[in-house]
Amino acid sequence: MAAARFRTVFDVSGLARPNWFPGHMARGMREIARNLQHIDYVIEVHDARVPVSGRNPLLQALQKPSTLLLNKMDLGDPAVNKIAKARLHEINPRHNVVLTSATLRLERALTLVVDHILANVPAERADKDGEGIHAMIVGMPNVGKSSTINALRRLLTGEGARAKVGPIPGITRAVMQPLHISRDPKIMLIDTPGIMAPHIPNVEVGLKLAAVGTFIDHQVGEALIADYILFSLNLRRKFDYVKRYNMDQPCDDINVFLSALAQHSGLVLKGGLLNTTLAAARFIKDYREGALGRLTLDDAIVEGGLPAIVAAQTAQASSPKASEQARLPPLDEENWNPVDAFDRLRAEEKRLRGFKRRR
Ligand SMILES: Nc1nc2c(ncn2[C@@H]2O[C@H](COP(=O)(O)OP(=O)(O)O)[C@@H](O)[C@H]2O)c(=O)[nH]1
Ligand SMILES: [Mg+2]
Repeated sequence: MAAARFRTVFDVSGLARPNWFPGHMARGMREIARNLQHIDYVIEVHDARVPVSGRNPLLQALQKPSTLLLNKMDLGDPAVNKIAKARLHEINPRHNVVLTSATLRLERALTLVVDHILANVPAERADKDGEGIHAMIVGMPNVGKSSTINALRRLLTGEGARAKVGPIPGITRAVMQPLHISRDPKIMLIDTPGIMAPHIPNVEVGLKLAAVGTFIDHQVGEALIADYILFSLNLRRKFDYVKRYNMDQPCDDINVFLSALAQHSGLVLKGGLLNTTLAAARFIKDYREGALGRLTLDDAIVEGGLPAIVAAQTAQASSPKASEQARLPPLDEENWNPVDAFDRLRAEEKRLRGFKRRR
């Protein structure tokens, strides 16, 4: 009976896919590509609440030894976290997948990341210039790349935070100078700006990414993001919000919900109008901070939906040109095409390898 009160699908009719690929991302991607030849190891960070949605095929195609961190595991559903990790590893056994929380600084997980780096970088690379191993951290905006660097550095060197961190996407805007995260053995880690996939496959993936804070909220719309979070909580019967906001019962109508929340929080404009935009912002913040319970948005993986999604993503990653080119949205003001840049980079690397062999 109660089930009938909740939506089972989110109505996306009339909504456009969010698209955010500003100049600093295009430049960041180009700098990542340029730095790659000096890099021994790549750490890809992704948000554990969307273990598959939104992973950037361009970053997956970097073709360096790598570890995938599902960060913010403290915010993801614990059961789904475990399944997601196991399934991602099952689908690509060469992929090291580690669940982490940069804010909780989980020592075992962070140590595992370092073990993966040490085990996968050949000794002659590690010693090549006396500067140790060069690793690079990549991923979408706001997934915790800079926080992970700080957590690793604190754990391995005891030194304080150096990478700039913050709750809105786009704080790290350029490829940064390498930071020592370990002195013996020497490991340097380079922070990079968050890079969105240039193509978001559909509106719902866009909304999931918006919910976890990948986009600038007002570009997507606070009320819409709040509605998607409300829908997702209700769909999974996670009703912590009812008690938190002192409501009588769960609610699945975003307008009614935001009005009730604005009233509860005293968010009233001059003249008595309720400030539902601020109410939406508060609700979004509470979700992102875990105050409404731990909720993974990609939990279709539990029902076995993951292999298809990952297979599609892997196909894109192995052939970014063929699958992405036709659908690339307009890029930044410089009209730079990251896919082309990668193809050029690969061709250049191949040429250099051939050159070395011939000598
Ligand atoms: N709950 C939680 N928050 C995190 C975690 N890692 C990062 N954050 C928060 O997420 C936001 C973005 O972190 P930041 O390191 O700047 O992400 P970046 O854009 O990928 O470099 C900040 O508000 C961090 O405090 C985590 O593991 N758990
Ligand atoms: Mg950052």
